[in-house]
Amino acid sequence: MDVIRTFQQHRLRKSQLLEGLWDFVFDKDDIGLSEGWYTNFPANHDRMPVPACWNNELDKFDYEGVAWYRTRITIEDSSHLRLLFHAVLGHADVYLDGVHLGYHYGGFTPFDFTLPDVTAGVHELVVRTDNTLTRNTIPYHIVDWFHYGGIIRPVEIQILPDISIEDMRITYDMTGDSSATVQVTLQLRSMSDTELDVPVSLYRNEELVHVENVHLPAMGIRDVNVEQVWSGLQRWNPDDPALYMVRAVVGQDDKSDRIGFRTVETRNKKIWLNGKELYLQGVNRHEEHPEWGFAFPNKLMTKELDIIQQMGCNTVRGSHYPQSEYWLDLLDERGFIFWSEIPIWGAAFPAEDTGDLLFVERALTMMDEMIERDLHHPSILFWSVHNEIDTRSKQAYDLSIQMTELVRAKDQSRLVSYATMHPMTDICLGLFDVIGINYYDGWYFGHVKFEEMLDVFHQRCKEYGAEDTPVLMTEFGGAGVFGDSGWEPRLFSEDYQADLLSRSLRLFRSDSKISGTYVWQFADTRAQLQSHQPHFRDRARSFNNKGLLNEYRKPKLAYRVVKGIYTDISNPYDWGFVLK
Ligand code: ADA
Repeated sequence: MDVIRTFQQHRLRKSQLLEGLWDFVFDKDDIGLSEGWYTNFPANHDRMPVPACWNNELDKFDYEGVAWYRTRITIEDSSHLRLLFHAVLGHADVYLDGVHLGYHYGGFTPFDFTLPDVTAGVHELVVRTDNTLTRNTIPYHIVDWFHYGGIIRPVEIQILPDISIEDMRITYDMTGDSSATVQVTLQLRSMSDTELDVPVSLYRNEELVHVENVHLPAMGIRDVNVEQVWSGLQRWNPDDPALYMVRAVVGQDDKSDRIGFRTVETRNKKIWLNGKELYLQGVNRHEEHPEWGFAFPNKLMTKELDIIQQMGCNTVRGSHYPQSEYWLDLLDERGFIFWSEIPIWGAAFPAEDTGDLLFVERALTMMDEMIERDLHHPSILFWSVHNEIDTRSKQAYDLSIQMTELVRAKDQSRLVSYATMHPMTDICLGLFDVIGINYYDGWYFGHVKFEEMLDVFHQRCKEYGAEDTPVLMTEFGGAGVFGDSGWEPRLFSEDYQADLLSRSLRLFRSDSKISGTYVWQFADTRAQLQSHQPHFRDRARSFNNKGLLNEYRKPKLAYRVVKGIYTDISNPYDWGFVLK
């Protein structure tokens, strides 16, 4: 059973993961709603693991559309419940005992329902999901990864006492090297029909740092704000990532979360972490695997991070959607820098679709939900708002303004970024703290001679007031089919891919105007090829083969070569052990 976090979030609050086989049925003709499947679930149903993507099961490889899930929950005593979905792909409608609890659109961020006084006994939980992609979904209906369907992350049921912690928000301002003003805001909720006093305690690690009594009106909500000066702090640094656990205990409820103290800023085209210049060596990582799809197992995350760390990386770009909280916890613990983004993948869509009102609303909501979920992770330095949209257009400019305003209003402690595929014609260069360039010289555009593009790009940065903005190469690379090697540097061979990456990396690393590189990509990923659609026909095996590893995490030649460059060792085959 996979846990959500690497640490215990609740000691007092009872919680259970609703894992296992749920009843499951496809609704190919979308008749479930009119036939009331939320009360009359079809008798001839299948079963489906939760969490999982249905496309990884036999005969369900390609299905896109509506699917229904059902499970039963038995409650011992009448209780207040919180039903928490950590991620459901696309549209999700949730019903309890036939009553519609609500709707969520998204895919990689959580949503929840608080249900007062649920009676003891058996309850039926039904979820209608729909992963259909259209012109105003995020991602767009043409996208270069297989978008899967299903309840991809755990469903959790928590039992809440009369007064519970709805939210805990921790922010800080560094006031010196080892001191900070820390603000903790607790949002408390009462489900009692009488007013109550409740004791509130705050702990830093295991040390009690604050106590007070709080009065809550019947069925009311109330914020508690605590501000303190903390000293003797160790900063969160890549080579020594100090973390602090903050725990709130409110009557019979509690919640813990973890923070790290650091500063980040940009100056003279560089990124400074805790006042030290940062050079980023990274990879793009999809959280995807042919066996699990997006329902990525925790165990594999640890190994994946070991591989990434051994190759000399200090950063990962979470392409192209909010990744698991467990993964972010691992990054926090290992001192990794993370680039986090929402799944706006724009290479295929026309500018006018960027202006679609529903699309914009969904983009803003996703961004908001990602920041809400992940605000406390010190590893996240970049909130990236879109990837490869048509940033030559007014619509993309307007969207960028709205997105950057939202991010800056919510979080001043990180940098707002994006990835452009139009570095020579982009009109949004001046809007961001950091610019990412995705460019495929040597693959989509002839030979490896990024210099021509970079010259024009740097000139344009001056025109757009972005001459001091740090630049990262957020994507570059080419496909190499695992096992295909030879004496000629054929396209799609491991040799060609390795050579291309080696040349590109050496060039970027000698350019003082570039602050880091993210190779496209860590591992091969299933691509969105469908027999009835014309897109991505160059993706051999129906995979995006630009991984340093294949989809089963076996290294290609390019992995050794990039490791050699990132670790600056002459023998990248040195695996750190000797066979005896
Ligand atoms: C784009 C995109 C990636 C991937 C890559 C490629 O830059 O952001 O998701 O599709 O190109 O392989 O072409």
